Amino acid sequence: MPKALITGITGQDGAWLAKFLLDKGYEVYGVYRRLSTPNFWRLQALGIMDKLTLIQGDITDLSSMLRVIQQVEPDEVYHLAAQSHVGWSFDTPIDTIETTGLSTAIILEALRLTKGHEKGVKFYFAGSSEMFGNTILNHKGKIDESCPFMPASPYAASKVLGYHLTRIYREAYGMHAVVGMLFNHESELRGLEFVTRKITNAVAKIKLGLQDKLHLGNLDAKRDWGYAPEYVEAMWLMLQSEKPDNYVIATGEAHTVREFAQLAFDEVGLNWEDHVVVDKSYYRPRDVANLIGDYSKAERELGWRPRTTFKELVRIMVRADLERWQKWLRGEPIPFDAPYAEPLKVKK
Ligand code: NAP
Ligand code: F7E
Repeated sequence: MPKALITGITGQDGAWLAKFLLDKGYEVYGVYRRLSTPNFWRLQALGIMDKLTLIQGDITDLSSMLRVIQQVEPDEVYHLAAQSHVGWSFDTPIDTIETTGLSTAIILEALRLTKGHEKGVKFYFAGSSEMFGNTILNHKGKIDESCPFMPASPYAASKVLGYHLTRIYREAYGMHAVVGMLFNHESELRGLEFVTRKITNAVAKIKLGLQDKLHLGNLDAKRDWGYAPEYVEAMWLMLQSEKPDNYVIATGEAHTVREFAQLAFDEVGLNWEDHVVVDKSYYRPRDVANLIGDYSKAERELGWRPRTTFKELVRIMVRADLERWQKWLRGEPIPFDAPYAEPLKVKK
């Protein structure tokens, strides 16, 4: 049985990836940090808590990561843990650089010191479309692996650091290390502080009379939104490839935040304009206007392509949130993320 080690296993992608690898027959180990309130709701929602091994560790502490790697002796390492909120990274740039950038150096170095590169351990780094920022588009008007990085936030800059460190360990030590440059991917397990889930959660509550208004920031931003379970499959495919390389994973289609909101309200027969309020406090000091990816290389070399359409994605998320709140109203137990909390409001 191959062994996979996942950092960020309690996050959206970590949970989906753990399920995907368990279904493939892997032994799955996940690093989690101590929190005053444990955050295992996604692993519980997927029914996989008792199928994996959770190990407490600190991704910004080399000694801690050395201990974890020596204990697990993984065949594949997926480094997903990050402070992943772009807006929040403007308020916590140092923490974001440590958690999202420096941690990558620590894990790569822990792998090198334990001779991971000689043993053929494979390493996946969770890069992001945010690394490209407001970049120069390719001839198709999209972003591919050849477009220059122009990071527009501390988060994006940290991911560029992780990207180059991964490349350097590949070139310098022959490590089988890859970077997935994934565009936005969402699901019913998305955190409430990201715009898609913030919208679908509010739509469900508004439909059920539990909320009236939804405060949003920049409605004009365009994002290329895919379905997360398909994106974790791409991570695995990248590590199965003979030659380690970097890949853009996207749907090739972009929509505005406004379109997402409109479609989500349409799904429950409501008019979005009756409920959405533009709130400047959700604007970022700098935002990326348009992120649309060209996944041709992944399709050609990995055989990967997106399957869920934008409309289907919105429907999956709205229906899941409606079901959760209906259960809650009936007093039934639900594996739920902070059900009573309003989405994070960043005060400037
Ligand atoms: P997520 O839901 O925010 O999960 C982040 C994970 O990182 C959580 O498990 C979290 O643990 C962990 N983490 C955060 N700070 C940590 C710290 N200081 N020490 C240890 N663990 C920490 O993110 P996601 O959507 O699953 O994304 C997974 C990765 O892909 C991230 O690196 C993200 O930046 C990147 N990415 C995501 C997307 C996307 O659209 N989803 C696109 C491109 C790239 P806790 O549960 O303890 O907070
Ligand atoms: O914002 C706008 C906001 O926070 C999307 C992360 O997974 O994908 C994600 O980053 C857009 C932005 O995701 C609100 O200004 C409007 O233009 O959902 P988001 P993101 O910043 O694209 C990338 C690829 C990652 O790598 C990240 O880890 O929506 N927006 N109103 C809002 N955004 C939020 N969060 N909340 C609002 O109220």
